Amino acid sequence: MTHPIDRPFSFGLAASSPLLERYDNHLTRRLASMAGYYLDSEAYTAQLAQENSLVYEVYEIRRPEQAGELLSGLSILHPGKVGTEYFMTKGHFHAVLETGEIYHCLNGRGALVMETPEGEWAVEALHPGQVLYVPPRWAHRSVNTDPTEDLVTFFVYPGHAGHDYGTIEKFGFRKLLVEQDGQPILLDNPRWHPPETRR
Ligand code: S6P
Ligand code: ZN
Repeated sequence: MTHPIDRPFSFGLAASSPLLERYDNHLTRRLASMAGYYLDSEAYTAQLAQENSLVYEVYEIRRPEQAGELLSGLSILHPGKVGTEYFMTKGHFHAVLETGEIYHCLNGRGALVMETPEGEWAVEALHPGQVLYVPPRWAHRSVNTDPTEDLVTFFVYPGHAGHDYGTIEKFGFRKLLVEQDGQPILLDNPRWHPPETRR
């Protein structure tokens, strides 16, 4: 007999609540889980002492993590900053590097910061209705540049992709998004080193 999970299914998607009609897992990332990610470590420590803010949430539709499957869900990145650096996701390479991802922005304003293992970089704007294709091999991080709105994106990626956080956790992305005179600008990340000089 066919298991119900192997039957086609559909679900509603909306930028406002209820965001996903159905989901299997709700993941939350608070400031405390992001030690070392923001450039201004003093601002990070001071802000964390005030409040362990909710930075982002992910609602996942679970499927077997294997080739042929597609994993999808909703990412909600709240507005905020640490120092002048906008709230962002940790960011990752896929463990199986040759796997891409699609992001569809439903609400808010921001960007996806991306880079390859060789150090090539790209920053693409996210706004409602925008679909962004992340090719295989490109690490990706969402950044919310709106002062008040959640950045809401629906994502889809291959079931066997997996996640590799280590490189980004250690060196960050090549480019940072910070606020200057009320506007987002790109900065070179001083913690970043060319891959060939890393150890
Ligand atoms: C997974 C996909 C998203 C992120 C989510 C949180 O491949 O890219 O579901 O997991 O946006 O970001 P991060 O970097 O903490 O996994
Ligand atoms: Zn991903």
